[in-house]
Amino acid sequence: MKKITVVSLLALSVVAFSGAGAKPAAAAGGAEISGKVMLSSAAPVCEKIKMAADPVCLSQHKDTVVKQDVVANGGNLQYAVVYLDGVTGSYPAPANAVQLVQVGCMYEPHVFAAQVGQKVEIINNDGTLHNVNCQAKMNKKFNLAQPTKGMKSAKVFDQAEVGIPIKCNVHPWMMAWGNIFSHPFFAVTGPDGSFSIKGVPAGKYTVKVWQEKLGTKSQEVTVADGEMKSVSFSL
Ligand SMILES: [Cu+2]
Repeated sequence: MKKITVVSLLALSVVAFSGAGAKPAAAAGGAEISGKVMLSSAAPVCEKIKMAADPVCLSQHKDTVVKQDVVANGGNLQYAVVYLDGVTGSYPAPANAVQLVQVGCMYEPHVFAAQVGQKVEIINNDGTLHNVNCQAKMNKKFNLAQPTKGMKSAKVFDQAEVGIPIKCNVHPWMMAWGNIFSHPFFAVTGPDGSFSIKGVPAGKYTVKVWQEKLGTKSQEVTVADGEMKSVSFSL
């Protein structure tokens, strides 16, 4: 069972990030925009989640579980969404599905991103009822009951939309955020705050970052064919 603790995040390894090293072999001619998202203030004390209302949830955690609205590890911000704005062209949805799993009465991952038309599989991995309440604005809202363990439902979002709140009507602490893009040039930061967007066609872009509590920021970036550019944000 995944425990969401600061200690467990600290144990995760740091992934090397852009700037140095060889050019990527991937994506014919594409540029790579990568970097880090940092927390500019001191990391907040995360609010503890009380799961006593549902013994099935409670029994799955030995350690304290905390809210994930600001997950920072040594100033590195996880679960920030970084994406290119103003991309033109048509990009078909990838065949693979993105998964949103309810496990230990938490959503995993807390923040996901997918392309318009890409399948998003919502899975109940718990032996208790979850009710997935998707409060999209551009896309169709839905309210999906998943009463039993192993249930899987596929959803497809047909509009680009950043910051779609997804809650559970049964467990008020459960919270996830969906992010949908019309192109593949997006990433969600890892535990070390890093992101990488590959295969970017040469051009000038606005790189944006979104975080559920800390808001948005943007930077203008120009990349040439095959170029690797480092971009960092502080929120
Ligand atoms: Cu639930």
